[in-house]
Amino acid sequence: MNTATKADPAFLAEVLAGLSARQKVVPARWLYDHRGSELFEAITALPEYYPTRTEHSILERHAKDIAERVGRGRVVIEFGSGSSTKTPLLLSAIEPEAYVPIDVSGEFLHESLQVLSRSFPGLPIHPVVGDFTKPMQLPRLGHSPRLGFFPGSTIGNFVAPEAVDLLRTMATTLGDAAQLLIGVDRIKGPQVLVPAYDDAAGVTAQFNLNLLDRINRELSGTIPVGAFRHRAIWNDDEARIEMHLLATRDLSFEVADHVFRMRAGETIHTENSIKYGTRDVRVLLRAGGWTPVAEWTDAQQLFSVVLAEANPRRVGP
Ligand code: SAH
Ligand code: AVI
Repeated sequence: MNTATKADPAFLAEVLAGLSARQKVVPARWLYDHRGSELFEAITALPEYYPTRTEHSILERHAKDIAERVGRGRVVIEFGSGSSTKTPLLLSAIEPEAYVPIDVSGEFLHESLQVLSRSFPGLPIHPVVGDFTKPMQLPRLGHSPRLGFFPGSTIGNFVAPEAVDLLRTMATTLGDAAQLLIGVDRIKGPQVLVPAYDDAAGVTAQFNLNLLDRINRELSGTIPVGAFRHRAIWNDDEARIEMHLLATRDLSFEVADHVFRMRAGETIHTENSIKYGTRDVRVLLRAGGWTPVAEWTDAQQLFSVVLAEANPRRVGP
């Protein structure tokens, strides 16, 4: 089989390395092919998945206050914009100079922007298809200071050292006098968290299992998808929901001519979704080179939206 011509080399390398580890793992960003983005969008509408509607209501309720602190005319850079459904709330409030959404799921990004651009006809929009964990050269867009927008608690999909690196990379990408408006999911009981990641309709299960279909399709895999089950586990020590794909029987499969074996009960770890206490978020932001300046939450304190300012860059020794 010749995967070299069509497979994304980073996808192939990370899948082969992850499936070779003792605890099999595939990094969560590979969940987002076009189908994965559609399934995530369906998750956001589920009754059990409180984060999206809660963050939306926080942004709606506090738009004026956020706008006063952010000011008008900034360039908004959105990290992992997906369907950009919360973005209009922000854009209407702060009247930015330009909008730059970044996402790995390119086709989905472009489709989503067709809707957004109709609502903001005069706004320059410059989509960037790429991996926001890597430093990136963004299109030159005037001299206005930038506002990073990182909603959805996507920061929770990165373990602490990666999250700190990501926040530092964002500070570099955003430049001098930047601000960051970031959504963070709060710690709460597993009776709320587990159903949010294991819904009755099975949409999150489809989202997780789609990763195996993607590997089969894009990396010429032979994974018996029907032999896997979705698992969502609350790991209290690490304050995170973990998604796994559980092998229900002993099985073997190939990916790009490499053979992998799994025992019944063994899992592939596909996502962490870390939850933060309000002080934890501030510590994380400070470690990543940002100073938190304001926080908004909902009545039940399920979710937080935090505004932070980039620390001035150090000069000299
Ligand atoms: N911001 C939206 C979508 C969150 S889902 C919301 O709040 O609902 C996470 C999004 O981040 C997906 O659209 C996914 O494709 C994107 N994403 C995940 N990892 C990424 C990475 N490393 N670089 C760029 N985009 C990424
Ligand atoms: C995008 N990210 C913040 C979502 C989350 O809640 O961790 C992805 C998701 N995974 C399962 N459901 C939703």
